[in-house]
Amino acid sequence: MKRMLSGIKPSGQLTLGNYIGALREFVKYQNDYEMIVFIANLHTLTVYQDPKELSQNLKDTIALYLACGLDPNRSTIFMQSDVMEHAQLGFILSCNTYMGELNRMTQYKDKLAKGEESMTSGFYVYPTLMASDILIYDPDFVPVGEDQKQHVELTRDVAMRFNNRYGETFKIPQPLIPKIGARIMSLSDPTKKMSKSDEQDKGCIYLLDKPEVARKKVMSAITDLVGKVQYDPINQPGIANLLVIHSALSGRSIENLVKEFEGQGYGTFKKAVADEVVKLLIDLQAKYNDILNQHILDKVLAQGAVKARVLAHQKLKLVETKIGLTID
Ligand code: AQP
Repeated sequence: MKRMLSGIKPSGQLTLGNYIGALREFVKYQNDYEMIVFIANLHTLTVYQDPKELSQNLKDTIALYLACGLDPNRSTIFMQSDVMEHAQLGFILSCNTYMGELNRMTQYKDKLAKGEESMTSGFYVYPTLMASDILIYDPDFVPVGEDQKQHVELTRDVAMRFNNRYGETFKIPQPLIPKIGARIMSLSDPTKKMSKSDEQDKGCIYLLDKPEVARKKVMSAITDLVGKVQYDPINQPGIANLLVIHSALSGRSIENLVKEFEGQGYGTFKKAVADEVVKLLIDLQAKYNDILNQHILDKVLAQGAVKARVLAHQKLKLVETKIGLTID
């Protein structure tokens, strides 16, 4: 069975973008792949996190993983910081990555362009920790949203460089981008990705939003003056985004939806999108509450960490031997 690995950074409440672009795909992949899914808690630290909020976000994230259908008996589910080998390999890989490569990373360039002064050194090097998160498990595939493709490309480059220098050590992973929903956009600015740490709360649907709050957000989503429901991401990015959301949640094709809403106003269309979103949230939140009541989170994480540590430890030892960190 091929192996697949992915993680989500719990830097805030998980969003509909995380669900469509990542979580629901992970759940489907469990049928065909050996899945390794972690909570990337170390990555949240690249910007300041309130400790209490972070801890709550970690708890919500693991509960939502399970509520979405990730199964700890079929997949390895764990907290990144519970497997210390990630950080150790991360440092070794940062010594095999050039600053020029990190300077080209989009997130870094964006912050630099905005003149952000409080950028941490952790933020600068996090792509090498991400490379470690991946390479330490030798996955065949890494499912990611459109925006994360660059990280997997860097990971591949670093792995190839390492293999060339020290001999075959890492498997070269392939990024896997979902066909629909790879980039869900903000409802208040459909030219920007829906992000959990977005300050414009109205543009983002959180998986733990009250269903009626989420409905209001969809109903007030920014659209356009064209007045026609059609898929035109350049000229009608708001409507295109809502079509993608509806299609991802209902399983219906965009073509089919365009036909159904032809000649109807945006209000009717938005209501249909909101119905799909609300249906999802009600179902997910019921499962989330049920999982919290079972008090199983610690056990699930402990079980996942034990499985992950075996693989991570083996790979780290191999790397240390290859680079001469050990004595014969
Ligand atoms: N809007 C999105 N559309 C589709 N996929 C998305 N993902 C995130 N947002 C969207 C996918 O979810 C996985 C986990 O991503 P992440 O949360 O670890 O990192 P991120 O992409 O940086 O998410 P945010 O919400 O934008 O975080 P902040 O605001 O902290 O920077 C990935 O596969 C990602 O593509």
